[in-house]
Amino acid sequence: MTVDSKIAGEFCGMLLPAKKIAIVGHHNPDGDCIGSLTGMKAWLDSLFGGKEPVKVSTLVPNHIPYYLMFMDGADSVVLYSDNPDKATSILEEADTIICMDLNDLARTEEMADIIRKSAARKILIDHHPFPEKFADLTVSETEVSSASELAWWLICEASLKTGTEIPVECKASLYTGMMTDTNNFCNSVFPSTFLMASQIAEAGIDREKIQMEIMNSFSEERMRLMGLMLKDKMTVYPDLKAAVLVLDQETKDKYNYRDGDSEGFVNLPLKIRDIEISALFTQGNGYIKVSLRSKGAVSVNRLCRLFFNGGGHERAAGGRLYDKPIEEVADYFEKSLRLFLGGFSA
Ligand SMILES: [Mn+2]
Repeated sequence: MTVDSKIAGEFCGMLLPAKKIAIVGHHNPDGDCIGSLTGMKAWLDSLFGGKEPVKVSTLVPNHIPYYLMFMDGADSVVLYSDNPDKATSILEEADTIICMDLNDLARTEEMADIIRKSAARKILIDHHPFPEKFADLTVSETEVSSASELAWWLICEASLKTGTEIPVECKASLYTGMMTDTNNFCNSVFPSTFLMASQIAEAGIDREKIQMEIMNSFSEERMRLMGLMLKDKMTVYPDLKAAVLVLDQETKDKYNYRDGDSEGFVNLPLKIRDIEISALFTQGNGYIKVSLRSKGAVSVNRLCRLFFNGGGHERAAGGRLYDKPIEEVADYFEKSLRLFLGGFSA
């Protein structure tokens, strides 16, 4: 994939008059979110370097998982949950707002209203289907691995136009974002993804370090929790080709759960030969978090929209349940999936 030169031109045109830029990511930020935010900031700092100072801020609604904090710029991302006043004033003062890795402004939680009301120029860079139309410029592409990869192709084109050098911090961040969103080159990988990886590898980033930080940095408790989930907390429905993992609060407490500890767990049941749909239900914060994955033809995006108050990609989606006790979610999943596979549609 490539980003159209005209779109890159529009992107540059919107940035050039900017004095205060806010880059915003989604609730429960993942590697792609933090990678695309910090990568874009590093590039913008290079774009504006040496000229009149342009303030570039990065914001997300809530906590960043500890294993992403190694990324350059991750520690200066403003968390709305910890600093609502600061986040609000950054957004209100911004003349340009760039949203990344989200197709629905609601995914910025409390920041959505502020962004909606703002008179700032708005840009959306995203790879989910059906992007909400709120931005002046929408760079949206679904045939791409990640927001980070899309940002890479946009930044390459924009760098040519503006004569900007792409800093190594930008490359490392975007590489990390792409790597995490593809589950280390397993899902949603396109030919362009390898091209990006190759171009960035040539730039001399420390791939081994990134690999180590992302793939091999489990805490002992997280590793043991993963074992327990597979042994005691997984239900398999062979006739539905589905499996469910349920992570309740009691288990979280027992294993000293930290945000992000269950990252990737939802992919584990898909390692079973005939399992094509996998679900992870996580209790906490007044609702049950739903993660769905598919390795076959079933659209978990539609399944999620219909039964789990959410959506996402065809093979990876998320939602929330507000009124179900944790003990009942596996049954609810089974019933919903039966209806769905039977042709139910709302
Ligand atoms: Mn993403």
